[in-house]
Amino acid sequence: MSIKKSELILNPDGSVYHLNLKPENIATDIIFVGDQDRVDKITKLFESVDFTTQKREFKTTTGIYKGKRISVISTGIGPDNIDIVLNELDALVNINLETRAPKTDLTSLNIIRIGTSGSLQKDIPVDSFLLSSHGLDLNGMLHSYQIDVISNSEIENAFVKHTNWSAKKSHPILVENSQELARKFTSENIYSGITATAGGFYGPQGRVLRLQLEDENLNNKIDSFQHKKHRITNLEMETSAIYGLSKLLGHKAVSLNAIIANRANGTFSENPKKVVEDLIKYTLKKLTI
Ligand code: R1P
Repeated sequence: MSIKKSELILNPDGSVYHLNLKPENIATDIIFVGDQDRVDKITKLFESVDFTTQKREFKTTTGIYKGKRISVISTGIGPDNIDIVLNELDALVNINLETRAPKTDLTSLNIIRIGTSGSLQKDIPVDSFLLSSHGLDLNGMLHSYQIDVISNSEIENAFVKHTNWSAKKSHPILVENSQELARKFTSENIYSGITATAGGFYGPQGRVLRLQLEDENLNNKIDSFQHKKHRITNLEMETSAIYGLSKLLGHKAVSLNAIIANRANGTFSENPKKVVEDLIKYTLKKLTI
């Protein structure tokens, strides 16, 4: 089967449409960041760089750190961008771009997100690190795919009941991380919990400037949700999309969060740059052990 030109769009040089990448430009270990300026903050620590490109918010640099080839890609903000990044990365390794035919011998990528996030729990302070055990998809992007195999309906239904989730909004989906990859990044210094992934920064995360919210108590209900040993620890805009599409496409993913705000007590980090830099160093160390 050959995928049509309108479905798998390639640039004149053969690179994938948005990311501007060819298969040889990426490593199998890939770090995702949101902010394109954060790419250089990571790759300046590399011994060497063999490739860099940027189109729109998608900046990619590939190089060597402690003998390991690693790519760093900025995804920009939000789950809609993750749909582009994950599908185009998967095409680079799992579709023959010349024949446009899906390969039978599939490659699994290791994807590690280094993001910033707001804690929802008083006991998870600003300037701490958090590894997302799951992504709770509140934005609906994953509903475009066949997700039954990756969703956890017991806990999703408990969440819907606890929050009295509006039937007009997309049904929340809970997706687990890659436990194999997560083991590499766990330590006693890092918190763990469910990361809720919203489809926007203001209303979808309960922030009020001038617009009334559909449910002004939603954040409190998210904070107080408890199911067996699970609770929701933080809120951001990419993790569930990364976990969901990675699982569906056969890649391993883990999301690491620098906690720069605490929504429960209204505090914000005095030095957010430092906690991000510390998380970058932590991630590179764990990735190369
Ligand atoms: C919002 O300011 C952005 O910051 C967080 C959110 O998920 C959203 O993308 O992540 P990044 O620091 O990775 O961009």
